[in-house]
Amino acid sequence: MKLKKYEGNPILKPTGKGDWEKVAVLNPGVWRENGTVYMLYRASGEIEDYRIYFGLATSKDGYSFKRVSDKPVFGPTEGEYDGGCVEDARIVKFGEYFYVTYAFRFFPPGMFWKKKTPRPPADAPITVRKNLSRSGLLRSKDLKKFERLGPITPDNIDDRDAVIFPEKINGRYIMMHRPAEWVGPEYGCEKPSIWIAFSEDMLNWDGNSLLAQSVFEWESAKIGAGPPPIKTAQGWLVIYHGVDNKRIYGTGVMMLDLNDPRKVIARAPDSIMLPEAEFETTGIEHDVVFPTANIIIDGKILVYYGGADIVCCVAEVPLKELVDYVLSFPVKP
Ligand code: M1P
Repeated sequence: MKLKKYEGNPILKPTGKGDWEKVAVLNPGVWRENGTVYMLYRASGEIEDYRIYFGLATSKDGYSFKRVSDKPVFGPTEGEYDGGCVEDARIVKFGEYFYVTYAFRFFPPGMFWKKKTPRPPADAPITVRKNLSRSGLLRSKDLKKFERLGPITPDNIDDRDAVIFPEKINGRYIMMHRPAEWVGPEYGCEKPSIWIAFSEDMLNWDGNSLLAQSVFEWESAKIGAGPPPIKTAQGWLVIYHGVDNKRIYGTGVMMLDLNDPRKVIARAPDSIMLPEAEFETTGIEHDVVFPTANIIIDGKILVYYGGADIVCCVAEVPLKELVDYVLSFPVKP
């Protein structure tokens, strides 16, 4: 089973002008409410320094998007923990607030790697010294103005693809994330994997356990969570990305137990989407489809993804078809 890619892809392209979204718009967080679809997309104006921002676009049908502003709605806060770049928003909503998880780095990645930034002192955290990714949390009422609530992963590991479940379970918030260094016999996995953690306040996370690791050939190098899970009668539907040993990014699907999401109850062995079109195979990074959001419209799940780190795209399938498909691959307890 494969997701059906929208024939009008890409649905958002870089502007080719200006200073913050000239060269890339990708990996969007998406939310649908009161007939409007909001897309918070990652954007960059150049790849020399590679500062990365968020822009906002809206749509009525989920396919045709218009930019809300010619300015970013959020960007790096210089000198702060997220001073270099902000990447890959995932959106959930509790009460009147949107909560956005995102990856960040202390320095703009291009500048750091080209040694254009001051070298951090030897006693700085390793995430600063090596400019590794961490994950942070934002809060917003309108996806136009944001409050930075703080980092949600520690300062001694590379940890991104942080995705919060859209509901509390047994009174606690739940998050998937991808701590890249938690690999080896003591962690029970050989490649960077998806972990699950719990929280009372969305800022302090504990109770970490390994949720899923690379199993199949198409995801043999690493895996990471994609969009926020979708609650179905049969379980939490989780779409994720996997990378193979040739660095080709594919999309996978699994189902988690409704009441205990630490348990994977089904997982499809094959990818449900791979890079094919030129805007997926050729870009800032090659051979990338990177899912970061999903919404349901008229019984269909629309999966939003970045193509080759340069454009935003969408693919879809009837939700029931995807649920039946993944449930046909039960995982033994
Ligand atoms: O270049 C493809 C993707 O690579 C990274 O993803 P991950 O570490 O999860 O494999 C991220 O930089 C992501 O933003 C990017 O799209």
